[in-house]
Amino acid sequence: MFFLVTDNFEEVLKQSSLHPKPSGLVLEYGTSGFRTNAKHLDHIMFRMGILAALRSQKTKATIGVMVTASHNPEEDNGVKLIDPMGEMVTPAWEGYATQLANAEQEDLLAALKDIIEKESINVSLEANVFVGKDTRSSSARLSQAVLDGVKALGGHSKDYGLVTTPQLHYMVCCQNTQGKYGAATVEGYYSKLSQAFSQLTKNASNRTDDQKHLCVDGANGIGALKVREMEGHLKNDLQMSIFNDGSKGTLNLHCGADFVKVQQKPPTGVPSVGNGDWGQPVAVVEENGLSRSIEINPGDRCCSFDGDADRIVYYYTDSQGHFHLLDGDKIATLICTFLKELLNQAALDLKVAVVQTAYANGSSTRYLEDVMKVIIKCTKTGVKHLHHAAQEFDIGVYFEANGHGTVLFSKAAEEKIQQLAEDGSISGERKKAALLLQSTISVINQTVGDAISDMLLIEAILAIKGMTVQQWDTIYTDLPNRQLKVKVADRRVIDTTDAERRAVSPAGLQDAIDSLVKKYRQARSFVRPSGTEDVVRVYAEADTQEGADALAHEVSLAVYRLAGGVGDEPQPLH
Ligand code: G16
Repeated sequence: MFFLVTDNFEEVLKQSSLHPKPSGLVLEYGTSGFRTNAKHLDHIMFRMGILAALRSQKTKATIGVMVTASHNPEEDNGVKLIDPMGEMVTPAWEGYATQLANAEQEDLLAALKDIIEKESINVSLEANVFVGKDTRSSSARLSQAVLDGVKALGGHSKDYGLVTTPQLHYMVCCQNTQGKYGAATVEGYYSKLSQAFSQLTKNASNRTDDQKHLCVDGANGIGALKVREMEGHLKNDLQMSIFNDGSKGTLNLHCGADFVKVQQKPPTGVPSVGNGDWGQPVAVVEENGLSRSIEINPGDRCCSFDGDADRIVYYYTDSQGHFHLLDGDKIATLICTFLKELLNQAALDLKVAVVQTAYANGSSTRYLEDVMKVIIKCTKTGVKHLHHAAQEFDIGVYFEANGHGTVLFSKAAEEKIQQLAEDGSISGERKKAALLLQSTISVINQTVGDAISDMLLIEAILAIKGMTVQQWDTIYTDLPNRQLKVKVADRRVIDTTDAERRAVSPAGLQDAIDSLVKKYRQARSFVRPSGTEDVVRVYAEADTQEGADALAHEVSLAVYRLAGGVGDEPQPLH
């Protein structure tokens, strides 16, 4: 049974004609929402505004809609839907999103009624939607289309304007927990995280200014604006030099977390030894109208955010000019080590697990299993999958190798830590560990991977442990690896199983991969269709970089030949 409010539907149809769907265009809610060239997205945004309003009526809670294409190039855009606790929308609603997005104008009402009926939605209930956007030039117009969609259904919206994706996730969670998670304002986010950071770094009072310094590559995106806004709250606890702040460069172009991870080299725009700016490790940055010189030395810590600041990777260059990447796997290992040490000191028996994907470096998985003795789970790509898997444990550390991740604490685990931190009968090392765990929970954005929150946690851990980035890097040695993209006519011909580690179609592809892998030592390779770009992704690792490069190339050729490659054949890497 559903309640039809005729006026609203008339309004929906009227407004929808102002956001027409290009006839025949078919898009799918992918790894993280819809994503394609911004010029195809106006109708999608309007319809996602409607869908978010319906989801709000269904859940009787506030829903979030973030307009962003994250790591994709500037000309793309996209939309991510956020559920009440700040998590990704459920698979069933992803299906509705695809259904609604692809309905031709004349079928829109029927598609809406179908969703309302299937979900028994009372459309006379209030609907509340939070909307945010990244810095892309198309984002203002597209977020207006979302707001129009919410309004057409008679819903209320709050436009947060320019925010990072994880900030919007945080706002939605704060709103729906009546402030228990924090205040649903950007200011509230900064003060919660910076206070927790200050509590943590109090335990590392001997830090020098050099140790407090961090170079941040903002990918010329929203993360740069927001981390700069936060700087004041961090006082003297962290000194950041922010590069690629959007004042001149292009979003994600030769910079940002995705570029650094995939290309395995430093971003442009951050002058550092080894990135081609040899002999010029001194950067001049403009801050508040003043020029400041920053010297970047071998061993200095740098990090890169992606375009909507939900991913982070770290790196440094050594005295020989060699680049060293510390990706999501190294981040997960650092956090896991820290948490396990604190749990030991606090004498708390809580189960810690690490959730990874097929992209996790084989060395990281081996280290976590054999040395750290933690439970490892492997899921399909997409933080939505990792997040759900991590919820099964007392403490679930989840990170994709690309730097997308966070830590989840079960309610029971949080309560145990809280009780211990407030227990007047304990003291010394045990008390200190309980307090550190308490502040660790506060500095983490548990709703989704968050570059700013992850950065603060990593900086705090390094400070508390008195660890340099080089020491962190030597926890284990990555197996050389390579990621490539192959263009095919229709990437949906590739189907995978076993958490994307094996291809079940097209016929013969997995056999070809298996025989190629046998030619190399310590080798592994898999292929999967991307859910954010129109490409097939290829991953290979082996005992040498030459081996990983050659294997990735040979597997790319197999994909090209067996899965309908378009354009020129993949060429060997030089
Ligand atoms: C999104 C997802 C990530 C995923 C990435 C790449 O990241 O949130 O979980 O790893 O896409 O996905 P694919 O390989 O399917 O293209 P982001 O930061 O772009 O939103």
